[in-house]
Amino acid sequence: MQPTTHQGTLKAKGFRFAIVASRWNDSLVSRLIEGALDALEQLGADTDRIELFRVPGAFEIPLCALKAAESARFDAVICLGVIIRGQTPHFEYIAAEAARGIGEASMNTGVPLLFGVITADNVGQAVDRAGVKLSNKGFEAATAAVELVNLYREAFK
Ligand code: DLZ
Repeated sequence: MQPTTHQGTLKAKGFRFAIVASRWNDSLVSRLIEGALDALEQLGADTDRIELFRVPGAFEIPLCALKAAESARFDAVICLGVIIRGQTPHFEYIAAEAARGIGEASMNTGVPLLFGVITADNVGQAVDRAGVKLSNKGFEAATAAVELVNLYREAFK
């Protein structure tokens, strides 16, 4: 037996995206932003329908992402940040709050919020996850955003 299967296509044309990116570890976060923009461009997004919001650290991502989602101006919100355990004594609190807040904002608004926040033990691990294409968490989060926007449009109208 084959169930009816719903799967989002990877077409970004016409959709509006917010990217919320923190500034801590900016050299790496910048690579995530580039990865996300790369993915959106490759999937046909319109540049003038993408807005970038910068916040100080990963702890501040959830509220900005919530406001972007609540504004009804975006089909998806892509959240990007880098938290490195070795440099962050309160790593667990920031990482847990970022994950909880982003998830909660998505559930409360019904807007897909994507978790492109790297939580790494050290700089080396973070560098590996902010690389090119599929090893770039920004690229992956943006691709997932496009898939979900299409899935929810197609499956739930
Ligand atoms: C304070 C802090 C530290 C130590 N480390 C990081 C980090 O690795 N990644 C990150 O995104 N933010 C860090 N922050 C900043 C906090 O997220 C937050 O911006 C401040 O505590 C102010 O609320």
